[in-house]
Amino acid sequence: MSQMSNVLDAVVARVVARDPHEPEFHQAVREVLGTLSPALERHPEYVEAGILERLVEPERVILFRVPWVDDAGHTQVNRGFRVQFNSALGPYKGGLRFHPSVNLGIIKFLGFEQVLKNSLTGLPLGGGKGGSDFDPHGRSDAEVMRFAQSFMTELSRHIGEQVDVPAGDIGVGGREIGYLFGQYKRLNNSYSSGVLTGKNPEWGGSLARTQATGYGTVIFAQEMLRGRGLSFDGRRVTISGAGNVAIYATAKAQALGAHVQAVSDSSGYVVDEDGIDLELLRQVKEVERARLSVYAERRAASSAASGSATAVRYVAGGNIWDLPADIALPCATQNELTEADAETLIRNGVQVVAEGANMPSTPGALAAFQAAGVSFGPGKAANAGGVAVSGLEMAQNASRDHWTFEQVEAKLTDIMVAIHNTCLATADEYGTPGNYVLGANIAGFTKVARTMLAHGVI
Ligand code: NDP
Ligand code: 2IT
Repeated sequence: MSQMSNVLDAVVARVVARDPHEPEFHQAVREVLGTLSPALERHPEYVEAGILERLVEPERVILFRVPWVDDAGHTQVNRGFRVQFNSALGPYKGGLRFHPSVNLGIIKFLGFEQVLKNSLTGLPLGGGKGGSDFDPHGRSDAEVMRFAQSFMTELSRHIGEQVDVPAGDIGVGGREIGYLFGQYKRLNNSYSSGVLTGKNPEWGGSLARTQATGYGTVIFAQEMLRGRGLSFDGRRVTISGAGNVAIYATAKAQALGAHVQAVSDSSGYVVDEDGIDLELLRQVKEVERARLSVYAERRAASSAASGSATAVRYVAGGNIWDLPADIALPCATQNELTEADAETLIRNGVQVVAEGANMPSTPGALAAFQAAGVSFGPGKAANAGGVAVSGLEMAQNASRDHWTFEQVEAKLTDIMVAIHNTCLATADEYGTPGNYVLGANIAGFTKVARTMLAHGVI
C-alpha cells in the first residue's frame, strides 16, 4: 500500500513541479490520485503502462487570442482555451466557461474531472474543457455575439462531431451556444448539428438538456437520501448559485416536496421563508440577466402589495452556508464551500451534500463531511447529468431523431441512478462503504485505464 502511495505522490509532485501556478489542477489531481491506491494494488499493470503519468497530461492544449470590438468601438483582447484531455472513451467532450477567473489551470482541472465524469456516465465520451477570461456580465447581446464569433473562428479548426464536442458551463448558455453554432456553420458550410451540445431544441438541441444538470444532481441526492431512509419531502434545502444548475436543482427539489430556502450569486444570497419562487427566479436570472437582489426587491414589493408580511431577506456579501439546512447543494463554482462552512453545516445538522458545481468543496470541507458521517456526493458523479444528456443530444443528432422530454428525462434518471449505484458498489468492493468519493474516482478511472491499456502507449 505504501509503495503505491509513493508512486502516486511522485506523480502529484511532478504535476506540481511542471506547472506550479495551477493550484486548482493540483487540487483535482491530488483528490483523485489520493483515492486510487487500492485500485492500483489490484492492477499494477496500469502503473507499469504509465497510465497515471498519461492521465494527468492533457493530450492537447490549445491557447489562442480572441480579439473583438466592443460597442464603444474599442478593441478588446481575451484569451481562449481548449484542453483536449483524454480521448480514450470517445471524442473530447466538455463545456466552455466564460468567466474573468478563467486561466489554463482552471480549464485543466475541469478537463481532468470531466474525463472521469464522462467515464461514469457509461456513454462513449472522452473528456475536455475550454473557455475564455471574457466576462459576459454587463455586455450587450451584440458584444457577446462578436466575441463568440471571434472565439469560434479559431476554435472551429480544432473541433468536430467525431473530434471534440463543446457545450456550456459558467457564462455559456443557450444564447452563447447559438452564436457559436452559427459561426461554426458559416465557417464550415455544413450543418453539423453534433459539433456542439446545449443547442436550442428547435435546431438540433435535446429537450431536457437545459434542466439536466440540476435535475440530475437532485436525482443523485434523492438516491443518497434513500440510502439513509430519507427523502426530499419537507426537508430544508440550501442551493448556492442562481444560474443554470441552481435553477433546475431548485425546480426538481421543489417537485419532490423540498423547502428550498435560499439561493445565491457572487454578490450575496436570498432567503425566502415561503420557499424560492421558481418563476420569479427564472424571470430575474434567465430572462433579465439581473442580480439576485432584484429577486428580493420584487418579492418584497409583491408581499407589500398583497398586505402580507415580507418573507424574503437579501444578505449582501453574506455566506449562504451559515443557514441551517438538512441538504446542501453547492451549484455555483469551485472552492465555494470551505472547511469552516462544512463545520457550520455539520453543527446545524446537514445530512446530505451533493455537488452540482465542479469541485465546490475544498479538500478540508470534503474531509470534514466524511469524518462527520455526512453523505457526500462529489461533482463528477452528482453533476454528470448535464454531460449525460449532452451525450444523448449527440445520439439524437447522429440518428436525426428527436426524443420527447419524458424520454430524455427517463434516460437521465436511469443514468443518475446507475452512477449512484456504481459509486456505492465500488466503494463496497474496496471496503469503504458509503464513500462516494472513492467509488466515483475508482469506477471512473478504471474504465479509462482499461481502455488506455488496450489502445497501447499513445
Ligand atoms: P451559470 O453561469 O449559469 O451560473 C453560475 C452561478 O454561479 C451564478 O449564479 C454565478 O453568480 C455563480 N458564480 C459563478 N462564479 C462565482 C464565484 N466566483 N463566486 C460566487 N458565485 C459565482 O453556470 P452553471 O449554473 O452552468 O454552472 C454552475 C456550476 O456547475 C459550475 O461549477 C459548472 O462548472 C458546473 N456544471 C455545469 C454544468 C452545466 O451543464 N451547465 C454541468 C456540470 C457542472 P454571478 O452571476 O454573480 O457570477
Ligand atoms: O461540467 C460539465 O459537465 C459541463 N459543463 C457539461 C459538459 C457538457 O459537455 O455537456
